[in-house]
Amino acid sequence: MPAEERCLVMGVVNVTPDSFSDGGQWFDEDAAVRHGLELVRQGADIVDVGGESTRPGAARVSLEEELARVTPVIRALVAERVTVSVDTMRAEVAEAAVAAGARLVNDVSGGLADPAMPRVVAATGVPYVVMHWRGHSHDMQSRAIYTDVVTEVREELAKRVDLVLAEGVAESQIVLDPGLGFAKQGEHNWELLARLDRLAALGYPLLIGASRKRFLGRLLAAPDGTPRPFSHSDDATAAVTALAAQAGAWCVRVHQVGPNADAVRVAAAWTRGGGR
Ligand code: PMM
Repeated sequence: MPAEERCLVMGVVNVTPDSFSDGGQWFDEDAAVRHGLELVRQGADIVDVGGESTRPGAARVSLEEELARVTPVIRALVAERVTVSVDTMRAEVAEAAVAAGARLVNDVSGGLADPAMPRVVAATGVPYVVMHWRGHSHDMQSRAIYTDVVTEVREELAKRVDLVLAEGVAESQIVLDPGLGFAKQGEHNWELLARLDRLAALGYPLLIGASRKRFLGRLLAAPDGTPRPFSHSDDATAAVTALAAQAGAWCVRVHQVGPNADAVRVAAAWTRGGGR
C-alpha cells in the first residue's frame, strides 16, 4: 500500500441483523446504502460493507445469504463513486464483491477461514487486510490465551504473511491488523495498542479496529463496575484513533465517522507541526 499523508478512515456498514454495536440498523438494503453515503459525507475514505456478524458468540451465515446481503449494497455504493471494501472471510464473496466494484478485501480471518481466499485476492490485485485471528466467533474468547500477546500476535501475523505471499498475494497488497477483541481480552488489546511499533516493524501498513469494542466500555465503567454501553464509547474510539494515527496506523475502522475524521486530521497536523 502506498504511504498516505494521513491515516485513512474506514466507515462501517454492517448489513446484518446482529452485529455488536449496530446490528439491525442497516440491514435493509436502502438503509445500508444511505448510511454508506452518509459516512462518506462525514469524511470516510473507505466504506467497509460486511454481511456476517463477528461479535463474540456469533453463528455463521450461509454463503448465499452473505452474497445477497452485501453485493447489491456494494454495487449501489460503487455507482455513487464510493471506495468500498468488503468485510468477508469467504473467497466467493470477496470475488463477487470485487466484481461489483469493491477495491479492498478485509478478511478478519487472514485467510484461515477459507483457504481459497489468498489465491482469489491475489488474482484481483486489490489490497488485502490480513487480521490476526485464532478461530470463529462462537468460541474465540476461549483462545484468548497468551504469555506475551505482542510477540505471539506478531509471529502469527508473520506466518500468515508468509502463507499469503506463497499463494501469490503481492507484498504491496498486504495490510495487517492486530484484530482487537478477536480471541483477546481487554488487557491484550491495550498491550497491542501500546506496542503498535512492533507490529509496524513487520513492514506493512496497519489497520486498527477499536471502534465501540467492549474493552473501551470496560475501561470507562461506572464506579459500580457497570461497563459503559458501546453507544457511549465513540469519544473513546476517537481518542484511540488519534493515538493510533500518531503511532503511524494506515487506517482506522470506525462506526461513527465524524469525530474520527477530525481525529486523524489533528494527528496529521500534530505530526507535521502545522495545520493544512
Ligand atoms: N472488527 C470487526 C469486524 N471487522 N475488520 C478488521 N479489519 N478489523 C477489526 O477489528 C474488525 C473487522 C467487529 O466489529 P463490528 O462487528 O462491531 O463492526
